[in-house]
Amino acid sequence: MTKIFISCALPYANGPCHLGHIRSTYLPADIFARYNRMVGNDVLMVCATDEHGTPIAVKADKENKKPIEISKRYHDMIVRDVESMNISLDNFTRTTDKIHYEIAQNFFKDLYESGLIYKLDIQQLYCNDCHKFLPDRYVEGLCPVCGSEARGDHCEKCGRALEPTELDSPRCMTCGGTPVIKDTYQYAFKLSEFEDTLKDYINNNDNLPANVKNYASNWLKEGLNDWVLTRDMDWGIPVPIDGAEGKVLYVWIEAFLGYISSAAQWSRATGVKWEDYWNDYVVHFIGKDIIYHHSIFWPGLLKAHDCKLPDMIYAGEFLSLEGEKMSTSKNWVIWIDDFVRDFDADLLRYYLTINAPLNKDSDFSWDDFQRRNNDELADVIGNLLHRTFTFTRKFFDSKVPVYENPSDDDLKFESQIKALPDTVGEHISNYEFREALLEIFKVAKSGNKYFNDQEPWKAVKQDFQKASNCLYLSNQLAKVMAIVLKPFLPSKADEIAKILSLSNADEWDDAKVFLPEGYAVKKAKPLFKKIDDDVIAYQKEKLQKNLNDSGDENMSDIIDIDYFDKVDIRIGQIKEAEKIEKSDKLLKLQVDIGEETRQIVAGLAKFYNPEELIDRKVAVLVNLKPAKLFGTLSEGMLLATGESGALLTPDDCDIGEQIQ
Ligand code: B3M
Ligand code: ZN
Repeated sequence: MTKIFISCALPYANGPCHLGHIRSTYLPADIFARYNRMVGNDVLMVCATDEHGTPIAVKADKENKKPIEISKRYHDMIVRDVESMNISLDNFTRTTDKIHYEIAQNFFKDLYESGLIYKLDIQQLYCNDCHKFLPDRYVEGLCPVCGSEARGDHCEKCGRALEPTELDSPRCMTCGGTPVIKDTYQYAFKLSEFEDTLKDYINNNDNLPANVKNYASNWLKEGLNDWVLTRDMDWGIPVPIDGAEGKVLYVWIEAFLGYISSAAQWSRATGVKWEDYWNDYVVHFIGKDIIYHHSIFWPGLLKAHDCKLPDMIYAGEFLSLEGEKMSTSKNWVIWIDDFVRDFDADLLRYYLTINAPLNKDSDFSWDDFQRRNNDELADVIGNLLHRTFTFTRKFFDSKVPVYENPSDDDLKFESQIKALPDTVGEHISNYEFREALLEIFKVAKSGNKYFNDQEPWKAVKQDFQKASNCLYLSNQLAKVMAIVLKPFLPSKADEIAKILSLSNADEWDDAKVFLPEGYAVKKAKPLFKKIDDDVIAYQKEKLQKNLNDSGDENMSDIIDIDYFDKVDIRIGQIKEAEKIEKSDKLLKLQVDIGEETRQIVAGLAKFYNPEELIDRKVAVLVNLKPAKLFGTLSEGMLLATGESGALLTPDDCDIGEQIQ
């Protein structure tokens, strides 16, 4: 028996999960984990939310919240999404957990004490308006390698990890200003010392997949620089050495350790040592955009600690949506929470697996999803199972019939059924998830053909044994499917297992044991249904509408009452009003809303003189995300008509009253 350590890349806790997350990491990891458990391997599958770093800090700044409030919000959503997709993680934790701080700080300290981390005088970008250094995603600009728009830490286009100072035309993400270069110091890791070891790891390792090897060896050709591991920021894990006050660990070094701390937390709870899994076989499932980090930084850090390197890094390529790149900021995305509200999670698991191999880019389109569901799941797999169960009930008293004097057709089909578990298993072991599922589909398809050719509905009257053999074998295939489909479609597989009252459906080898003649089969409802055209049309329309709404929250034109309940409109009174310099539209207002006074920037300058507004009662949307307009903070919005700018004047209401 092998012990297998499986990790999924840690999602940033700055948004819920969409189809891309599921396709590139969670689903393949889950298929691999479920299969290995079924063949008797001992699996430890871990993940956590990545809660530090600038993505969350930037979002918190925008919402005027604490980073931990943001990360908790999204941690909860991500847990919900991962569970709704039936991802069978053994542990899912957070990088804000205490155990993670301990592990990350000790890891850093060990390397510092062994001289592999050293203090480095360095220049970094600094925003004179915001009075702060601008690490990573606090800054955006142009990639020095390919010239595309890039974030301070990473270019999505060419996949390069970047330093903010390398960017051309950098901009501060908070105020839009141009940062300057300023002296400071950080702590760096002697990554360059590991260049030869890493070259050996990448180039002489036949296990690693081609995309990982190609990317990594290309980067290694350019030579390795040392890697700066700390940042000047408030949000993060404090650097655990004297003289480093105010500095935190760079999110990437501690994010890797999330794999370890999640496993260690699991060990504390179970009393089982996670190290045994790591030392036997480790596989990281990641998205292709983070190959650089996992094939170079992480093995470098592990080597520095004298740890075993990962046996496998499996990188899922990109998923597009209706032929276009997914984008959370443009809302060109399908959120998992929305998907599972309308469809069974297994349908998505099927589609994302069969549509393309993991190491090729893939596309989700609603029409194609409908086609595969209707033509493959419903018409082929579902139809075969349903015909099998209903015929068994109708003509064979709900029992697996007798198999005697098999014809050539029978024998051919029997051998296909018998070969299926091994073929599928071999593909999964080789990380060929699509091929594995295709194999199941192909046998189901030839099962349907066999069923049609045997015409058991006629044969029951004319050649009873022929019908009997046909239903005997079809039930055997149903049993095999209950087992081999389980890593892919766990709920549907369980439903099949229930109809057949299987007690060992979690054991892969049980797929090789045929049901005995006379075995009872329960009454079954159709397992897969066709999806109607209007359902798909509605989804497509929703997607287009979302695109027109901004932000990464999901919206459509029609809102329900719960949604409206979130809108907090109160009566306020304008206390001060002044023009904003350089803007001919905006006024800066101080508005008393009862419990507090809010500063609001409103586009009223063309319609009102500031003086006329003093003491006016107004309706104020008070729980709007704060934003900066012309560098001035605005914490709410006044309700007014668009064209004439006429303010709603609720003179009869009291200040602070809420509109309901
Ligand atoms: N949090 C997510 C990403 O860049 C990042 C992964 C960490 S894995 C150790 O996709
Ligand atoms: Zn700034």
